[in-house]
Amino acid sequence: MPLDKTHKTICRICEAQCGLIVRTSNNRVTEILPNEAHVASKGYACIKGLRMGDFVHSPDRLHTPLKKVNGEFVAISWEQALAEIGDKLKAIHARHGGESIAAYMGNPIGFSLWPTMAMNSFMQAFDAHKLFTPGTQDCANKFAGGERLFGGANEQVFPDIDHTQLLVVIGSNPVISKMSFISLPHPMQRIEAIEQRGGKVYWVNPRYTESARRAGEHVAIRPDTDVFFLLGFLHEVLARDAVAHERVAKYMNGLATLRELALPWTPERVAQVTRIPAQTLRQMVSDYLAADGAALYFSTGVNQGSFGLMAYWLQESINAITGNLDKRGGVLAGKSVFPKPAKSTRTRRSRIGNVPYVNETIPAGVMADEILTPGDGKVRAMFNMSGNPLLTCAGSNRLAKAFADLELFVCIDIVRNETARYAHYVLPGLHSLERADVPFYFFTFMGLMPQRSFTYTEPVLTPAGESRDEGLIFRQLCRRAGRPIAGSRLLQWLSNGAEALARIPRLGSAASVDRWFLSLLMRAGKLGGVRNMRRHPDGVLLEPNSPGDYLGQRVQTASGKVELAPPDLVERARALDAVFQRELDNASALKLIQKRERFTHNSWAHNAPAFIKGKRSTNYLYIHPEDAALRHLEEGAIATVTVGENALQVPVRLDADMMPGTISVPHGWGHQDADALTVARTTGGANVNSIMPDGPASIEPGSGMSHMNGVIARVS
Ligand SMILES: Nc1nc2c(c(=O)[nH]1)N[C@H]1C(S)=C(S)[C@@H](COP(=O)(O)OP(=O)(O)OC[C@H]3O[C@@H](n4cnc5c(=O)[nH]c(N)nc54)[C@H](O)[C@@H]3O)O[C@H]1N2
Ligand SMILES: Nc1nc2c(c(=O)[nH]1)N[C@H]1C(S)=C(S)[C@@H](COP(=O)(O)OP(=O)(O)OC[C@H]3O[C@@H](n4cnc5c(=O)[nH]c(N)nc54)[C@H](O)[C@@H]3O)O[C@H]1N2
Ligand code: SF4
Ligand SMILES: [Mo]
Repeated sequence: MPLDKTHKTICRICEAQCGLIVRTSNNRVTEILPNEAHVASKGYACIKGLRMGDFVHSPDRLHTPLKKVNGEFVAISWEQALAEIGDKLKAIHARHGGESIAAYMGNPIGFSLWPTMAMNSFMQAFDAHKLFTPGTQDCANKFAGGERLFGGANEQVFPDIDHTQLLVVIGSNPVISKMSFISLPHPMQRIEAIEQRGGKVYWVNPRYTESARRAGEHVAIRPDTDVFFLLGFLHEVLARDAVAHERVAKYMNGLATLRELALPWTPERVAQVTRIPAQTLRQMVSDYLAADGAALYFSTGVNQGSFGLMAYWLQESINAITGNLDKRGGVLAGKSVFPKPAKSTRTRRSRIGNVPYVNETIPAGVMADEILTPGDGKVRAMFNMSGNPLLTCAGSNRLAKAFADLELFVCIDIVRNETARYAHYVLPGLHSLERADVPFYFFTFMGLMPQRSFTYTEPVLTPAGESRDEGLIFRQLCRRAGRPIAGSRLLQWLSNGAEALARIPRLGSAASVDRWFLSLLMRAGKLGGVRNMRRHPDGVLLEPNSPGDYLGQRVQTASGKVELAPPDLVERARALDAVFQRELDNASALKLIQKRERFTHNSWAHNAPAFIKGKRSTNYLYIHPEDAALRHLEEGAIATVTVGENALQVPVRLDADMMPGTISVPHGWGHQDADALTVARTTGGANVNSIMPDGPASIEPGSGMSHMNGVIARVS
């Protein structure tokens, strides 16, 4: 008799966290539907959430631990894997200390609270601090900016999208990506609603996007010049003295410095590099100032440029001084379940390049150097959890060399991906549908939800084969290596006890320890324990994030005021003349930007047939027909794209939606050598990160962001 069941859960693929209904039969997904009753997503979900079954049941799923023996991966027992890894770790730690141990925590698992906490505790156990994440490929400039302006990396603001009368979206394409640093399902519907209620939307983007087609007005910008666009915007706001003076005097520091810095950047001057006509910029400013509630918002299109932190500072300064911060329809600083920690996270600097850590992580742009450079603190052991840095971090060729140089490289994932080719051990972790979970925004990102909601989910499936919860893996590794978890004997003792209890039939199960832990946390957050939350499979609505309680009350800076003139950024702003000149000099160069696609998700969604059908089976070089003609390139021709010394080859797609002078090659491709990804390895295309620059000189000072957008490239 097949065992048919219906479960309610949430998707943990992107920040939208849509409610899903999952039907299973004999522990296999048979159908996934959007959950109409979910309090936040109300029946919205996208293809990736609805086709999750393709990944959880992939024929390539790992079922046992693997060990590389004479270049081949062979199955071994958990007992052997933990014993051997534990011993090696112990030896490396004894000889070289915590600085020789590093980790990379990938994006997919970042949406689950428990494994991320477990990995952090594991690092603490070894007094190890080199935690790499996709943050510096994604959003670390916002963390760095939050710390400077508002007093904490997790102090973040988001547009009050359901009330705003004017939204300027810079470098984001919600139809495809569903946005970031504003966590809400179906963002495009809410953006269309702005127009429907008489408001206005602008898209500042070098590409005429799927989103711009649906609503609003497109303003084309030359890639990586947003900092000048924002300076011009600020100049114009100040020239009109459109400042909420009373508010600024009471709640902000540094307006005079901003005024001085913005003075030279007239709309006419910045237009020379942004290519946004001065009158267009002036019109945008007029619309912004006329609206009762307006917001400037940007995302990865700007984050991944070379001035993401500067741009964040300018953007949020404009939102703040015009009175739109903490205002209905402007930008809001929301609340999490727990108050956000205010402590500075800029306490460490990297061994190589002396770059600061951001939000307690070390920039991925120095990962290869940290591994390859000899000396005290050379990274010798690395743990990669649910990440594919070889394809997703800049400088793939150097990273491949670095990974091959490690004494111990352990990958924990649901499949053996490209990065794992260099691993000594590969351990099977859980798919999100296999874990009890609360969303990652529990601590911080709930502050980025227009409508705060909370959903706890039970596991939908029992784990494939011998797959094991990452929290358990890290606790067991600590035990084998003789280091108490999080450096605390009490915690280790409690965790041993909980594990012993969980083994008692009827009392516990494999997932009990994390469930107990989540229950405690939810109780501390006044949400009630697991038993209570099980009664709300459609989620619960919490008090919405509203304006009026931030300025003068929750700003975490030492002064309690918003700091509009952070010294390091002011200094960089004074040096922008040289950057401006460089932009003029490079006016005819091609600039390479990134592009997300509906059917791919970073590097992992290429391993299911439905996602890579027909023309979708490769990435392309997207290029404007005029730029292509100049280089005698036709549709379908194979182009060579070169950045610095590195080159790749991809087929050409003529695309009049690209701004002339701009080209794009989507990331996450280049799976040909992935011997354990049976579908992805049949795809074509190339890994764009093999031509992206890495090393200390290529990352943004202060934010550690890798430069992936607006990189100067050649095409032949
Ligand atoms: N050039 C360029 N590079 C980029 C970007 C870009 O725009 N351009 N974008 C950057 C961004 S924003 C990000 S976030 C990073 C992402 O970079 P990464 O996090 O390094 O890579 P992903 O491709 O997201 O996935 C990593 C692994 O997660 C595993 N995984 C998927 N689902 C699950 C699950 O349910 N459980 C477990 N345990 N593992 C799972 C997959 O099998 C895959 O091997 O890429 C960055 N890289
Ligand atoms: N289908 C799909 N959805 C995803 C992902 C995916 O890989 N696939 N990834 C998820 C992840 S990890 C993240 S972080 C989010 C990211 O979500 P978003 O940050 O919204 O990312 P994109 O939709 O790629 O939008 C970036 C836009 O920036 C534009 N752009 C490029 N360079 C510049 C520039 O110099 N200036 C300006 N103004 N614009 C520029 C690009 O043309 C593009 O339209 O998406 C998430 N959702
Ligand atoms: S929008 Fe994001 S959270 Fe919603 S179903 Fe798609 S991938 Fe999942
Ligand atoms: Mo991301």
